[in-house]
Amino acid sequence: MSRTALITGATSGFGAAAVERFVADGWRVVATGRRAERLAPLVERHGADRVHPAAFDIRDEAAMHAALDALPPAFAGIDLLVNNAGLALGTAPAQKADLAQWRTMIDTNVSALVALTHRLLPGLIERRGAIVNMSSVAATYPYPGGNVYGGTKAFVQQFSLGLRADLHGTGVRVTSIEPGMAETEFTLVRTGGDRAASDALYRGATPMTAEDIADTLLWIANLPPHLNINRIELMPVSQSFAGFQVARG
Ligand code: NDP
Ligand code: 8X3
Repeated sequence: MSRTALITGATSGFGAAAVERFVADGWRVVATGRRAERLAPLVERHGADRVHPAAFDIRDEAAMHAALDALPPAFAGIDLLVNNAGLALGTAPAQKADLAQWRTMIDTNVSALVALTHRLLPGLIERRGAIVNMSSVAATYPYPGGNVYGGTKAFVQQFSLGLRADLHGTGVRVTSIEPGMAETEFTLVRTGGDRAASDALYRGATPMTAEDIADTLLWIANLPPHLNINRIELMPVSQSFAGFQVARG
């Protein structure tokens, strides 16, 4: 029987690639994001019986509930929640950062993610489903300018592990996926639309692709029900670790 995945942030990057992979694998997909014009072609391409578009701002809790209340019966039983929607804004050090940008990251990456998870948990327990939360290497490895973004992703990582503990015995699986550098619209968003800066970051680096992450998501989703990946960290071969910084007086 075909399973249903709800994938947030399906208008771009990891989420958009995941829709393609999951539909090709026989899943039904509820695809969310603000840009309705990017969701409509998914339905045209795959059919209304495979993809249901739900355009809303994930920070708007009422809109989230309304979209879920309006799911057609075939899409209403969510087996897999992919909490992928999220963003980084800015790279300024904390002392120069914009508080509004910090709030947007917390509202999107943390508050919206927990509200959606809270809403879907009863059904996921009923269906012995799964949750995959999009964290980041920024959860574990701090870097200058990562401040609140890294903090939100550390929350996602730890929230995932906490969910595992609470869902003990329910059969619900929970995974925190923690990618490093992948070329999507992520840097375009982070820099406020600076295409040159985004291109410069990825140029010559052979970053991961959205499809790499989508393949990983599908692999996690299709593992046998007795197996849980708690955390998975991925990087391109071109990315690794550097040392601590030392300020000298
Ligand atoms: P993209 O910018 O390409 O995609 C981000 C997605 O999130 C879009 O579909 C966007 O949809 C959605 N989104 C953002 N804000 C909102 C909102 N308020 N309401 C609804 N949807 C929203 O970036 P990625 O695909 O790279 O990012 C996906 C996730 O992966 C993020 O959580 C990011 O932090 C994480 N990540 C990215 C890495 C990378 O290097 N690219 C590495 C590690 C983690 P729309 O704008 O249409 O609303
Ligand atoms: C995105 C990866 O290294 O830009 O989460 O923070 S990084």
